[in-house]
Amino acid sequence: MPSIIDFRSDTVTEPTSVMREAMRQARVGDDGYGDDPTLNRLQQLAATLLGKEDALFVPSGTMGNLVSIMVHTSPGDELICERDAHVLNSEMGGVAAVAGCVIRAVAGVRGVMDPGEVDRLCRKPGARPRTGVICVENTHNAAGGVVTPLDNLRQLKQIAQAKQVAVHMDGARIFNAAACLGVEPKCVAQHADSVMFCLSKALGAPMGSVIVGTKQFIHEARYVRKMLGGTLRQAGVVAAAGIVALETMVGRLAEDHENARLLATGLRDIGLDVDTSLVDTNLVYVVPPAGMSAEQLAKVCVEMGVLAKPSMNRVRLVTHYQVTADDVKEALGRFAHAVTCGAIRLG
Ligand code: TLP
Repeated sequence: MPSIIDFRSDTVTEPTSVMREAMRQARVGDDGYGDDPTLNRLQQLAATLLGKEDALFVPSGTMGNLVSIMVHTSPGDELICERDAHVLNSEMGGVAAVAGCVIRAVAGVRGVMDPGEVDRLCRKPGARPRTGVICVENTHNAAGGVVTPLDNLRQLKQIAQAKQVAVHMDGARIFNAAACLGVEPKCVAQHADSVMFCLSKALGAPMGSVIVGTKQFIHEARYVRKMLGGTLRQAGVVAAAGIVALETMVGRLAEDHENARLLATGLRDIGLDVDTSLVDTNLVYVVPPAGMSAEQLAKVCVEMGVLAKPSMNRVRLVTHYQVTADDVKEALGRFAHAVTCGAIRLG
């Protein structure tokens, strides 16, 4: 059996040895009392990097989005987001059952919402029902890891300000967006009132996400996190890995993007249906050939030692720090072989 190359997600990575050592040595305290020095340092670092007043560690991206949404809204409010947003497709249970929000979805182009359409849906100040928050996903997962142009973010923020509505950014992969644009993460974050980003995705940390915003926002978020059972105690053990992630893993993301482009163009050249124009960052989506489902294509991949994730009639491959350019070339060789031997039949 050939070695397995795991492209299912950038969440599958293991902590680096530097992270493990930092975790071992972490100074800790009870975060319920705000006493964990390592967690406090991570939160300060996150706030500084994203140009916000304060930050709060949360166990997952889903909880980070939910806490943020709950701070910005009241039950019965509307939330505006793109049609294929993660907050809608994967997190709507919490948004509906816990935050009590109704989602109004905008069909985007490349996952990017048209500001005019958002303006049309966004209710006027004082209106009931009320628009509570506009959520922007950057990079946009289901669209293909696409980066929202800064100008679009600026326009959305202007609309939101005029309507007195908050903008929350699901920035699970905001550092990939910044790396692609060649700007500081705070340039991307500046057009949102709050941002959630994940330490456990492209940055290799074992767990955790961070939300950032004003001091008042974080003050309220701390209570909501507690209500949801998200207050951890000696969280410095994992925060230590998060600090290493922010200090050592952000600068290498361009490598993942290059590998994703290599993978996407290689798959296209083999004859598979890949829209390479969507590959801004580290995600690659393959549309299965006619007569084959995404699950069937993913199964063929498993049989050749390539792990990929079937998702909404497509198969997703994600590059990350544990996949090298040589691994990508090896995977392409296996795909080419699968086509030659008929395991993948092109149309
Ligand atoms: N994304 C995961 C899961 O969908 C499996 C992945 O592998 O891509 N926002 C965005 C844009 C996300 O992609 C994800 C997770 C989340 C939020 C939620 O983060 P977690 O999994 O930490 O709750």
